[in-house]
Amino acid sequence: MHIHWFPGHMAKAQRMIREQLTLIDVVIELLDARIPQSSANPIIAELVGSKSKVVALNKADLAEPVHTTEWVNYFRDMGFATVTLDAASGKGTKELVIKVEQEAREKIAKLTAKGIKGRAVRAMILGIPNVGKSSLINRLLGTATAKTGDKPGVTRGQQWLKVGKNLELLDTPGVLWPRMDDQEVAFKLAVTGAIKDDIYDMEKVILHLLEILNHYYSDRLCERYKLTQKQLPADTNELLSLIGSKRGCLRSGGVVDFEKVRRIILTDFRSGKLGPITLDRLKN
Ligand SMILES: Nc1nc2c(ncn2[C@@H]2O[C@H](COP(=O)(O)OP(=O)(O)O)[C@@H](O)[C@H]2O)c(=O)[nH]1
Ligand SMILES: [Mg+2]
Repeated sequence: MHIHWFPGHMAKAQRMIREQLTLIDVVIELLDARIPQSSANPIIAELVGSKSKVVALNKADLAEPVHTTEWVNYFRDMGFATVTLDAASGKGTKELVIKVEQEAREKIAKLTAKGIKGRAVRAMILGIPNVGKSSLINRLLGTATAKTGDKPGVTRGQQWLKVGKNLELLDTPGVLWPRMDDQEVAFKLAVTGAIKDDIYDMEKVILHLLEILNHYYSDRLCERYKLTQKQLPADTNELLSLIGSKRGCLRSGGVVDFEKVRRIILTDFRSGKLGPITLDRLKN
């Protein structure tokens, strides 16, 4: 699902999330482990308020483990229960469920003290487009019993999905809009696929990606595109051209098909063929 976010859409999304949150004990904030900062929407702090939150760094399979560990520590230091996830394979979902249940323990104990016994923990997933919300729901459902059906308090045909014995998950995740206030953030959102391919300048995005790869991951560039360190030009346009000829992306007359090379590099990056890469870093 791709949405162009206008103020009206944002206001509506925010209203819906606020409404849903009234039913929720614990919020699962899904972030992209490659860009934990850029994939966050600052509004979430206000939306979540005093509710419990678990931070889940998804697509951890595509991020560099040492940086992911730094980010996990960062969020834990801020006081948030934090897990890493690969929602595509399901890795980490068990730990997530445990953390969510832990975060709700106090609230459930209070309910029990009031005589409301055996109430399941209610959670919902929040995150920007393409961060893996649907994948996570599907993965959690893999271990789940059937949908629990409409229950009082759930609006507009939404359902609680029963995950394990003690957890109920709202079947519709909250879709947050991506940040759009900063060029560097926009680049990271574009290159990771969080914003639609046709609303950014692909040419600029790929050149900037190459700049970063050339700086931090030149070994991966060499390995993937069969280059030697010596061959790597500092100029990104030259690098693009070199990769193009190495890859045989040539038009008649031996002219490099830049459109095609850009596609290849973007696909290689997004699918992890350039190895795990973290773009938001706490330390260099
Ligand atoms: N490699 C990898 N891909 C993932 C992961 N989670 C989701 N994806 C992929 O990311 C894309 C967007 O996922 P989706 O669940 O539709 O995101 P949503 O828009 O937040 O619901 C899909 O192609 C998923 O297969 C993950 O942990 N690792
Ligand atoms: Mg989805």
